[in-house]
Amino acid sequence: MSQFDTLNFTRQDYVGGKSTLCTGCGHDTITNNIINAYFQSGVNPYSVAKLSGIGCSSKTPNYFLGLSHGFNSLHGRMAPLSVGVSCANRSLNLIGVSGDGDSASIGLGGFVHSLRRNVPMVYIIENNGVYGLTKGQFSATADEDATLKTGESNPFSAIDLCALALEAGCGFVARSFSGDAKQLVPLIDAAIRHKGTAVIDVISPCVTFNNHEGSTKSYNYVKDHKLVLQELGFIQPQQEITVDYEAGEVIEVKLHDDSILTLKKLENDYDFKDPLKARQVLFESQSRREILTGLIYFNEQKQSIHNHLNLSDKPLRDLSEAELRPPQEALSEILDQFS
Ligand SMILES: Cc1ncc(C[n+]2csc(CCOP(=O)(O)OP(=O)(O)O)c2C)c(N)n1
Ligand code: SF4
Ligand SMILES: [Mg+2]
Repeated sequence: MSQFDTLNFTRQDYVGGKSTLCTGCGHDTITNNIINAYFQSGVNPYSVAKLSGIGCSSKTPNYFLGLSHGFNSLHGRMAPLSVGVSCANRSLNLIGVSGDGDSASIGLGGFVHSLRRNVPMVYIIENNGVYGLTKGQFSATADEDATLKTGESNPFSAIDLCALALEAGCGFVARSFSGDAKQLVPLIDAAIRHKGTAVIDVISPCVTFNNHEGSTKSYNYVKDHKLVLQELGFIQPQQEITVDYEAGEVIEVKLHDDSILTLKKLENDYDFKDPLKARQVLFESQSRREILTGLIYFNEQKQSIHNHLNLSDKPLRDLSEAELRPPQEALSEILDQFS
């Protein structure tokens, strides 16, 4: 049976458990886009394995593809896990969901090495510039001089995960915004069919830090008026932020805390097969403080880890003992080298 035989699955078969994230979190919007992309692409959900680390983002595989396999690992360890899973069973369709903390801070080494190895997988980073789960400290993708709600300013320069992916030799590099379904769903569709690592860095606002002055349900108000029974917090429900803009257009997206994201969509005639151009446009957008979105780089010639290791078409975990045992001639050849 092909991994893309639909077998009449319905959209409901691609849905997972109920989200426990804050209402309006960009990660939930990405979850919806993942559900739609996998449903539209007709991937057999039983052929999919969902991998993640630790973080609000890493919780999200629980909210989509409820029929699929899943492994929620350790903080920053999704990428190395993917190498093992992919080699043990190459017939699985892998999707990894990670956070900017998970991939750009603690998991940076694993991220780069899985890209070097070109593990066939969809690698989504839900990038909010903070460690959401541990209450909003800056991550390594936070822009220099960005401030926290507390007013604290980030003195360090940001890691651009797309630029880093290009540097590590990744053959599919894209960036998007959680609320841009029109762009993100086709990017995920293409990533599913890519035969190596497909990185999609998705800017995904964390709404928990939107609790403005004057609200009677903000953290500050609650803190000043609370009687402590146990540690509780209230997170103001927020509307999802979605966008609809054309190729080549630059738009400003106002977030819940009134900060502005500047998005620029790549032109339709942009040549995503040119690695030098990819570096140039990333660098230029960085210097203009714009977030460049679209398919930044694509290289279909790149060999995956399976080719480099010359793995059998049959998944390693399905090989019998007899198939795994080297034949007598191979053993004799090795022994001859020592005689
Ligand atoms: C080894 C280890 N160090 C630290 C932590 C604490 N921790 C849990 S999640 C997290 C950061 C998550 O940030 P990110 O990956 O950006 O995900 P988000 O919650 O923002 O989606 C940290 C530091 C941990 N679980 N394990
Ligand atoms: S803390 Fe931030 S990242 Fe985590 S669920 Fe809430 S809004 Fe999303
Ligand atoms: Mg984060």
